[in-house]
Amino acid sequence: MFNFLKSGYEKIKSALSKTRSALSQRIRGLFGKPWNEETFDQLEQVLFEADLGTTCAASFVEHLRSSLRLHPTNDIAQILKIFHDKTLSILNTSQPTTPTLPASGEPYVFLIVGVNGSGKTTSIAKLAKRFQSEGKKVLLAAGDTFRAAAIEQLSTWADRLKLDIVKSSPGSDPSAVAFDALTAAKARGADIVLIDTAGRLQNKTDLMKELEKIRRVLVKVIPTAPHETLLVLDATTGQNAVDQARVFNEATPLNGIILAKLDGSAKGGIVLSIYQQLGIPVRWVGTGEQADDFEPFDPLAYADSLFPIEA
Ligand SMILES: Nc1nc2c(ncn2[C@@H]2O[C@H](COP(=O)(O)OP(=O)(O)OP(=O)(O)O)[C@@H](O)[C@H]2O)c(=O)[nH]1
Ligand SMILES: [Mg+2]
Repeated sequence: MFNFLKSGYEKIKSALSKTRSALSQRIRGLFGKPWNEETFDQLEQVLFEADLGTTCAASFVEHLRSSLRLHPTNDIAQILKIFHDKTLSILNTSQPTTPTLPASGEPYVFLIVGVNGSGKTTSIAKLAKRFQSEGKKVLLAAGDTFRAAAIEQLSTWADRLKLDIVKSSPGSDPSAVAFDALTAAKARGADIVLIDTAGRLQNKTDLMKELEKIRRVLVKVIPTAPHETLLVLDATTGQNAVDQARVFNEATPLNGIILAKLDGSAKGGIVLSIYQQLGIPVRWVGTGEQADDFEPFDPLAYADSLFPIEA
């Protein structure tokens, strides 16, 4: 089927196909052998390699052990069901924080952060397209002033999607761009502002300083802004993504995660690591390079993809 004809549920499922093969097919491979310490260890390894993280992998195996104690004859379908339910219960524990809403007539402001190459600019374009299709007036802010190409990339998206953009020259102060963007958004009656930021920051202190400065400036124009700060993570980076999330979460309060490049990743188990270790909800997932390849994260599609219970 053409990708753009698929439902969100199907797009998430097909984006997770590599992770699914890495997981359920290997779990299946463990069947036919008796469950003993060796097979439990192998299972833990399979889960770990799909990037569920050590804590999560160990807790899944523990869950299986206690279930086998009660029902020693569990078959593959029942075991996948145990993992499926456990996945849903982890994903349902994190309650998304309710963002403060802007005053009436003021735009809703998103600050988009993440390391370089994670997928920030592309995700901004995808989010913008979604809001635009809901009839919202969107304004982009080219806050990654670190390099000319970043500004050009966002401008190209703005042209393609016919979106308003506020930009400055390379090397200029990103907080000045953010200030101008919010002022313009208010004057032009925009509903949504999406602020791009630089990923190339030397260290955590630089990162903190820059993000704090941007936030201070935003508040001057719109006291409740930013309404959401979203961290973009590259799903193909595995456990390193959890470390990035930790650093950014310490540098600036995060409301949620955009998990880009889920389509190319066999490490989709990272979602569970993020929930279990940090409790930050995944809000959106990137399922390809096109502007429409973007979906709200759906815990059921995720659990169904990793541990298909119908099989
Ligand atoms: N397959 C796939 N590719 C993606 C997705 N999201 C982004 N990309 C690609 O990842 C690359 C980097 O994306 P960018 O949006 O430029 O990332 P960035 O974080 O803005 O990078 P810098 O501006 O360099 O910090 C581009 O080639 C995108 O096309 C996705 O969901 N799936
Ligand atoms: Mg960028």
